[in-house]
Amino acid sequence: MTVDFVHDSPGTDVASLKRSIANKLVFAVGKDPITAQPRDWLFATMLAVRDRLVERWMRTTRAQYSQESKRVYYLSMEFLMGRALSNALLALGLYDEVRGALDSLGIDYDEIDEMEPDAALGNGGLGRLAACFLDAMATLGLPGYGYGIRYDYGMFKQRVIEGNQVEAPDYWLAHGYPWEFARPEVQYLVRFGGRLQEEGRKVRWVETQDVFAMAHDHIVPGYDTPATNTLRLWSARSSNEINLTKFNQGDYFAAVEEKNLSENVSRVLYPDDSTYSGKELRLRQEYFFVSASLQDILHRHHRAYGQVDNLADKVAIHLNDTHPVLAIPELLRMLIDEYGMDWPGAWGITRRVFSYTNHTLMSEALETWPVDMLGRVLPRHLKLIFDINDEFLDEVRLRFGEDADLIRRMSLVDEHGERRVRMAYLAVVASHKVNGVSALHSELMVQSIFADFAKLYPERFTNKTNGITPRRWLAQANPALSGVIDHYIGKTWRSNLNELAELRQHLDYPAFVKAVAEAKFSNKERLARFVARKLGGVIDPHALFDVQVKRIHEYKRQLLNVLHVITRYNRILKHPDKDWVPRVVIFAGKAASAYRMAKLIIKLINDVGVRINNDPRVGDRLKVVFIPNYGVTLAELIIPAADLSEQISTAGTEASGTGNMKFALNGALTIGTLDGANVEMREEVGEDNIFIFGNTADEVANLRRDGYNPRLLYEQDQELHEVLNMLASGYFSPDDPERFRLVFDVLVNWGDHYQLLADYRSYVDTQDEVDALYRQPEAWTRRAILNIAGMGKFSADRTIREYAEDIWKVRPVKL
Ligand code: B1N
Repeated sequence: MTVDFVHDSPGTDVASLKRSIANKLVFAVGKDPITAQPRDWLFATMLAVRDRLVERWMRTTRAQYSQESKRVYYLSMEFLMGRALSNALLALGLYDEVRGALDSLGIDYDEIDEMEPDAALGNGGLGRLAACFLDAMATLGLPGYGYGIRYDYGMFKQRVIEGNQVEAPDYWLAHGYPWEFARPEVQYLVRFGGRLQEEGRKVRWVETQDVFAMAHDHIVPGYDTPATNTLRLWSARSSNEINLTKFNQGDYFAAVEEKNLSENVSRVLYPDDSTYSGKELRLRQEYFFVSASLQDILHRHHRAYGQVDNLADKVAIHLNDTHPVLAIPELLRMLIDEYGMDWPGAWGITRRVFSYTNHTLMSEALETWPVDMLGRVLPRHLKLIFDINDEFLDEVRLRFGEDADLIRRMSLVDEHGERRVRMAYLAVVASHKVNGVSALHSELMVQSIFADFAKLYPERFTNKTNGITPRRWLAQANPALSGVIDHYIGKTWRSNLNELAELRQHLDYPAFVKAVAEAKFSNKERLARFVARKLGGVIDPHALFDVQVKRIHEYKRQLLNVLHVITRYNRILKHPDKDWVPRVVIFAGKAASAYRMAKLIIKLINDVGVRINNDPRVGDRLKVVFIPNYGVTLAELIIPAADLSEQISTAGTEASGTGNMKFALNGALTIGTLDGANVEMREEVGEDNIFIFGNTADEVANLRRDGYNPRLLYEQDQELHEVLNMLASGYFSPDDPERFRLVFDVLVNWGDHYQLLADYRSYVDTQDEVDALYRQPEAWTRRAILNIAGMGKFSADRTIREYAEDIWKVRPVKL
């Protein structure tokens, strides 16, 4: 059926935009232009721009339906979207027009843009990857839907008070969020608890406590294409809006309290990155969004096809890490209990629908849920997981014979101590493809946590090296450099990043090299202004900007960076007359609120900064800056200003990294270990254009196996000895000399798990090479250009094309 409707297609010239914005201000925001505040103008602008996306959005959705395209659903607990307005303007190509329209209304675009809150519904790399993937799927015209949680409170805001991290809630919805469409008509009941009633072969799940999941849709614009996708986020709504019994008994407060409790499930993002918390509320969050998403998917499919038998031909569901793995038993439950399918049929479909990405090998991040807790919260799902396990272990026996040790190792249920379900194993057993996120990580994955599974299902395991969207991370974040690139090779690199390779042909044009250097300098000035305004510190844009921004974690080794900073400080004091390359060492990043060591590292960075920045003997040869509240928007400011990118994790621990790619794309040189995607970056830019140091993943593993003695290194390396003693003796914490004793102990006495001391000498020597190159500005910039030119591979478009072709089997929709 087609519906004829009449609507005004909104114009995209300055005059139409001006009229729309003014109209939105009055009729949608309800403000008089005379009294309107900047935020009112922002909301009016967002609504006017949103209007320009809606038509494409509907056209895309209609085309997907009429072409009966296979769709991919990307299930993720986290989407770190950042700001939406500037991104939409870039996609639509309306940046200058909207700026002009606002100008003519007497409004400064930059001022209102600054007021948009980040949609910070994620922790770090995993959540930002999901956002970059949405951007790439839309840009490629793939029918891709994101599903996640609309947390009331996103990633906490970080303040730094006397050098300590202090968390504040991020109530990003406080003023409303004009970008989303609330869908009160799209609600699904999600059930928890209760018990099972078995009637013959039928299982009924009864006496549950229920909550509604309500949809909120975000438009995901593709770049330079009408293709436009949807991110659907679920928010909890009480199923007994007012508990009438209690209300009638006069206990109004108890009734409302119950409502609040059930709605807690979408209240707040767990601020844990690469760690696993094991909290029941987290389990409930995972099931909440997975159940709503699967109901929505099956509902849509059934409406379109009148059956679910062909689900796997039309639907791919991707699991972003194990957080959405309950989708597996949930799909089984729906197919069996609600659509009346038998086990072989349901299990067959399930195994064809799902695919799974692993993002970490570190044991502290691998999810395992206590059998007890699962049985209490999701009794039906626990039973289905047991059924899967029985069938799976039969398969193992059939293949490898009766091997009790192997069965124990591969069982979905860990029987050591408290029984627990291993969610990663469940994901592997039920998925047709399992991928790692860099070549190294994917290789280590099949050698370590999934070794037994790789023998059983070798064809299932694959690599998909991460990528980033060049739209946000170069075009939007770095207009200065983008302008230079456009001038030399044209504008189409935005959707074909391999074209950056053409920059190599211009290396011998001094004007080009100079323009790239000037773009970098202007970005450094922009950052220096921000630091002066927000932190009151003066940093000189002529200095080398040495940047490490990412979550604070021991494996990422911010501490190793600090050891180098202190080494440099000591050297400056010893040789004050040497010709030092001035450096500004910049840190930013949040620590999980319960991660004591990470918080201590933040305090150390700040204490070291206080000491060094105020030491008149140092002057501006060395400055240490900690920029609070790192997030997507700050990254867009900091990364384009970096000369040197610190990617210094212990080899074998950082699954991929994506910040590494963003820095190189913006013309920073990398100092890094052979870890994660750094390995492939070296291949792409050439080993002369990247500073690699330290032990390889093999060497790290060998040291760990053969016994590693950090104390020996402490005793033998004079400079290292001095640096560590300064930590232990309170040189940087005169007010509390014991404060950093723990840091000393962890490194020297307690085994130095991440092998900082093993890489220290190599790191410090490599930093000397960095200085030497920076002394030759032209040579430096040429290498920066070779880094930019080598980043084509790391476009999320390439990554998503590989997922679409090798895993999901989805094709672009024709518009
Ligand atoms: O995923 C990123 C990678 O680039 C990073 O190397 C990797 O560390 C990151 C539990 C995680 N792995 N695991 C998580 C996040 C939240 C959580 O609750 C684990 N994040 C990563 C993208 O592939």
